[in-house]
Formats: sequence, structure tokens, C-alpha cells
Amino acid sequence: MRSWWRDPSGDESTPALAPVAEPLVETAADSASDDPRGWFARLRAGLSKSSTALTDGINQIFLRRRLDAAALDELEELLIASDMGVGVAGEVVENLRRTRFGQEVTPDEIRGALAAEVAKLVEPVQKPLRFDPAKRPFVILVVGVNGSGKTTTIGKLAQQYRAGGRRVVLAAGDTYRAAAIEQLQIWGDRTGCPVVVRGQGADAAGLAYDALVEARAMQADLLLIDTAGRLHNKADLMAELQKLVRSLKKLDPAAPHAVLLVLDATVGQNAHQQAETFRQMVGVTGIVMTKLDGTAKGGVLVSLAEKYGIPIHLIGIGEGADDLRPFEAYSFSRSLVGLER
Ligand SMILES: Nc1nc2c(ncn2[C@@H]2O[C@H](COP(=O)(O)OP(=O)(O)OP(=O)(O)O)[C@@H](O)[C@H]2O)c(=O)[nH]1
Ligand SMILES: [Mg+2]
Repeated sequence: MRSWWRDPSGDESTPALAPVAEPLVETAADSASDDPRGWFARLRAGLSKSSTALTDGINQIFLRRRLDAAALDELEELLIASDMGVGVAGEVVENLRRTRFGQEVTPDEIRGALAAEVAKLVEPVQKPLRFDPAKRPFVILVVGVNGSGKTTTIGKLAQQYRAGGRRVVLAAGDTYRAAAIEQLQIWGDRTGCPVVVRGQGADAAGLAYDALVEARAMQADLLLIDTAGRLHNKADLMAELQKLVRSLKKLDPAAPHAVLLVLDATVGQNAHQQAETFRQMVGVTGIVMTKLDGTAKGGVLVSLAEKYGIPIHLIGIGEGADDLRPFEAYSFSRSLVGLER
């Protein structure tokens, strides 16, 4: 394997760690210049199912029409249907009622106002995933229901960190399914990251413990731990995750340093229940929202932000490593309503 810890010259070529916490992955703005299509354009294309539903609805309501009570009611219904949540829909409509009632408004003005409202609501949760280089390895536990995108997200992160010269170890903590272990190994091979593996059915907590020991011995910067999304039942899953966390704490009381909840945007409002459940089970320090490209329910990110205030670190708009980027309030809100940059 082309892994760094077997290469004696690898040590020298690895950049020194910065003394302060720094973003794990660069922001979209940093990399826009070397991305021919641009992240904003891709985000806009990815969110097109969500934005088309909103744009069509707004066009229908506001074409050659004053902002009257009936129009505001229709807009509120449209926003609720877009998964933004009842509270958010009410706030947006109330603001428009206060500022523009009785005036002629164009669909574009409504979209602009909507984008501004959404940006205001989601700005507080725009927090890039940062790691503290003093915690070595920085341990990231990745949780979420089955199929939400945990393993893929770990693969994408591994690729991005490796590109940034970081030493990354992966732990195949989803010991429930053999295919899950293989899937992580494929990402490990692809990204040149060692993967700590035990057989199917092995104790996930024991594996996580061993992985931290190995990652320390390898002087890794980061340890990314995959987990099962489903066991026989919820109580089993909770017991397993809690045991896993306890076993990490035996080695490092501060570990895991981050618990990422991966949420699939296509499930819409069900994401709320998942956030609630995992928050209670293991605590969640940040959210990764995947599959915003495949759904008209992208608005759910807004209602989640409003309800829980949990940092939203990253969003996924496709299956490639480059399709996972830091969440940015401005580009997200403009894209969600189909506006140009
Ligand atoms: N379109 C799209 N697909 C994604 C995205 N993220 C993940 N996927 C796909 O979603 C599917 C499930 O992803 P996994 O990473 O296997 O999900 P998981 O949470 O590990 O699932 P389990 O191991 O079953 O718990 C895969 O086919 C991924 O390629 C995304 O942002 N956009
Ligand atoms: Mg998986």
C-alpha cells in the first residue's frame, strides 16, 4: 500500500502542523479559482430540484400581482412544502408583510428577500469543521442512520485531508456488515490511508480502541471512525455507540473530539427525528448534510438550523470527493432559491 507510515521519507515531506486550529478543508471561495465550473455553479445545479420547486411556485403566486393577504398565504404554504419548517415560513412571510404589503413585487424580488431571510437564519450554524493539531490524533466519530452517507463522507474527507498533507487513519467501526468494511477499505486504498479492520461481527468498541492505539503509533493527525447505521434495534445501536465512546475515553478522556452526524437531505423532515435521536445517544458536535443534489427537500437544512442550532460543517452535492464542501450560508441560500451569485 502507498501509505505514509511505511515510507521512511514520508515524514519529511509532510508539512508541519499549524499551531492553531484550522479548517479541515478549504472554503469554496478559496478554491473557486481553480475549479473551472466553480463551486457556486455546481451547488446551484445540485440544488436545482429544490430551487425549481420554489421558483415555479413563486412565479405562479407573484406574476403581475400585489403582495396581498392571499399571496402571502400561498407563499407560506409553498415554503412549508419546501421543508423549511412552519416557523421559518411564518417568519419570512411576516417580514414581507411588514415591509412590502400592498406593493407591486416581482418574483425576483421575492426570491431575493427569501434568500436574505434564509441566509440570516442559517448564518449562525455556518461553522467549518476545525481540528486542534494539539490533539493528535484528532478523533472524529461519524454517526448517522444507514444509507445517510457516512462511509462516503469519510472517504471524501480522507481524500481532502490527504491532499492537504495530513496523516489520516480510518477505522471500519461498522462491523455489522462485511460490505461496509470492504467499502471503507476501498476508500483507504484510493486515498492511501491505512484502515483498521476487524472481522464482521467484531466488537466495534474494541476496534475503535485498537484504532486509536494504532493511529497514535503511526503519529496520525486524524482518526476517522465509521459506525453502523442500524443494528437490531435502536437500543442496541445506542449501547454500541456509547460503549465505543467509553472505550475511546479510556485512552483519551477528550475523545472523540468531534462527533459528526451525517444526515441525508432526501429524507426531509425525518432529519429532525434523526438529529434528536443521535443527539441523545452520543451527543453531536456538527452536521454533514448529504445528497442535497438529489432532492427538492433542501429546505430542511434551514429548519434544522433554526431548531437545533447545531453547527452545519459540510454539505454534499454528489458522490465525488470534491462534492463535499464547507457549508456557507450565502451561497446556499442564493442557490436554494435559484439566484445567480
Ligand atoms: N447524490 C449523492 N449521493 C451521495 C452523497 N453522499 C453519499 N451518497 C451516496 O449515498 C449512498 C450511501 O452512502 P454510504 O456512504 O454507503 O452511506 P452509509 O451511511 O455509510 O450507509 P450504511 O453503511 O448502510 O450505514 C452511496 O451510494 C453514496 O455514493 C451526496 O452528497 N450526493
Ligand atoms: Mg457505511
